[in-house]
Amino acid sequence: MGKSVTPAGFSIGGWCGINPGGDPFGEAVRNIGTDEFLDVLGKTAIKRVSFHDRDLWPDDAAPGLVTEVIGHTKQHCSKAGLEIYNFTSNNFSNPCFRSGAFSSPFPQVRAAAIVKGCNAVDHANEFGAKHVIWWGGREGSDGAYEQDPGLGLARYMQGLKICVRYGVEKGYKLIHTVEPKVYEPRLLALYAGTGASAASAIRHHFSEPAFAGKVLVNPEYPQHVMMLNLDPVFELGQLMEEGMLAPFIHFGGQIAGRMDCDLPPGFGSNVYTDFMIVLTLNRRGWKGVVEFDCRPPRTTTSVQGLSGFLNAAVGYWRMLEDKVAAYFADAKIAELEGALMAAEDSTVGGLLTASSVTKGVGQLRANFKGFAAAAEVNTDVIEAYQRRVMSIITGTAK
Ligand code: 3MF
Ligand code: MG
Repeated sequence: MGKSVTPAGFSIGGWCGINPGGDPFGEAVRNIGTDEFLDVLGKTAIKRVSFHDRDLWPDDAAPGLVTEVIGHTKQHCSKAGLEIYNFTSNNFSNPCFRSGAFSSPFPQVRAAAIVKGCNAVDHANEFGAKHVIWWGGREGSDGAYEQDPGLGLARYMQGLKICVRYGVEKGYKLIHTVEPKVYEPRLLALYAGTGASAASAIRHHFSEPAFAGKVLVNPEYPQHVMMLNLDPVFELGQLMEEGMLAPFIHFGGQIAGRMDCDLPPGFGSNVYTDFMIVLTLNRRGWKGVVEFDCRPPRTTTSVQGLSGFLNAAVGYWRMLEDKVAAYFADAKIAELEGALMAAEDSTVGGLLTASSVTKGVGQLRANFKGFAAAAEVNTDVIEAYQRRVMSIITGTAK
């Protein structure tokens, strides 16, 4: 025990604030420009903002225009008290990426993705951003399995590696993060589609010491996992245990089993799961940033509505932090955690560090009292734990 909550810092994707709220079947419902959004944002507790290249200038913009927009954006952010946190190459909207980007079967498309990606690495550095996000939304297939999937993944990682190496050679202090998502916009966007598969691909393709700690995973919870009814909490645990979690996560609201909803935090979501995300981060002393990647629902159209959405997003995370603080301070939880997570494990804990596993297993066999005896253990503590957590979340703990 004795654990405490580190209040998270907040960021938001600039693309969320200016999102016009259209969907495949409905027209835009909002018209809020970048400067207007930054002014609203500056008045909230969210002090960081991130951009795609294409949020700020067209893909074919002349270098002069790009320089001008970078200057203007930096100035406007600093006036509004905002830091530019992440920068990212949009390698999914341009029609040239309809067959994929880094992983496209066509070399001229892979080249386009690499040029765009390396430009974004330069611009991230110019903006003074901390991380370059790589969301491989088009790195997959629409159903044809048109290339060998291992080759597709290798091509994806090759393109990414060229961009990462480019930044390293330039001497930029940037961390690169892969943002996994199980599918959409490509129907089978499954190259590195979960946090676990992204982590595994990074470990395999970036195994050289020069890349150590430079390529991590930024998950989006709960949206990118709950859209396929996967579990964010176990994925998060693995990423933290394996040192693969980026210094930030994306966060929003999601109705499980639907396509990426990007609803306001909490909307449609499971509060128990959201609580467990905040608990898991704080239990391990995470000191990262929560970057909202979500937007007001389509029915919210005003600047005031946008402002309300931003404040409520912060409020939801802070509410969860308060619940986690109550959890850490709860004597009943301390007792239950003692039964479930006690560090001491003299029975099997030392087996892998001993000189001979065979000798240790021999000892276990000698002391083994049979499966019926093992079944005697009191596992009711698990339900008691869940009940206690629920009572803390609902504010009914006595
Ligand atoms: C898609 C996303 C993306 C990424 C963004 C960052 C448009 O579901 O989450 O947002 O977060 O591209 O690179
Ligand atoms: Mg995201």
